[in-house]
Amino acid sequence: MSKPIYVLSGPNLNLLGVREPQIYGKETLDDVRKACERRAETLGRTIEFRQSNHEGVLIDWVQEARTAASALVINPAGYGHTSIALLDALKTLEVPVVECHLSNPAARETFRRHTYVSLAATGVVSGFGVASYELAVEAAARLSA
Ligand code: CA2
Repeated sequence: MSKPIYVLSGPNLNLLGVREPQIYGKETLDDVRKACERRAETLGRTIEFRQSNHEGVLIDWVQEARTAASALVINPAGYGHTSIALLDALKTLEVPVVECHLSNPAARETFRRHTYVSLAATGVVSGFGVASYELAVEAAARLSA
């Protein structure tokens, strides 16, 4: 049995479906979790799905994933654009890292065009709403055992 794929979400994503539906859609983070669980199940895999508004908590979970996860999917949200500490933690992982975003940050404000997290990512999935997470889980499953 493979280790779970960790699926981590960063700050404010707990508000998904509650605020700014025109940008991030109407589905809630619980809907995202269910979609990821369904996709993982079809691939014979399990996920560990978590969200935090706190940089240090996300870093603790990334460190936990070093031994507990087969791969990591992360939507770092705003921390992707700011956090060298999160990048440093991700660089310690030996398992595949898939960065994902609901929107396409490259098509938005210029400050969203750079993410530190991308420097540690095996690949990035952006712009497909909830499907970004599902595709990221699929990519993580294909890249890991
Ligand atoms: O598109 C994405 O998934 C982002 O990671 C979302 C981040 C943003 O800073 C990135 O540039 C792109 C923002 C997450 C905020 O989530 C909210 C959800 C609902 C209502 C308000 C904010």
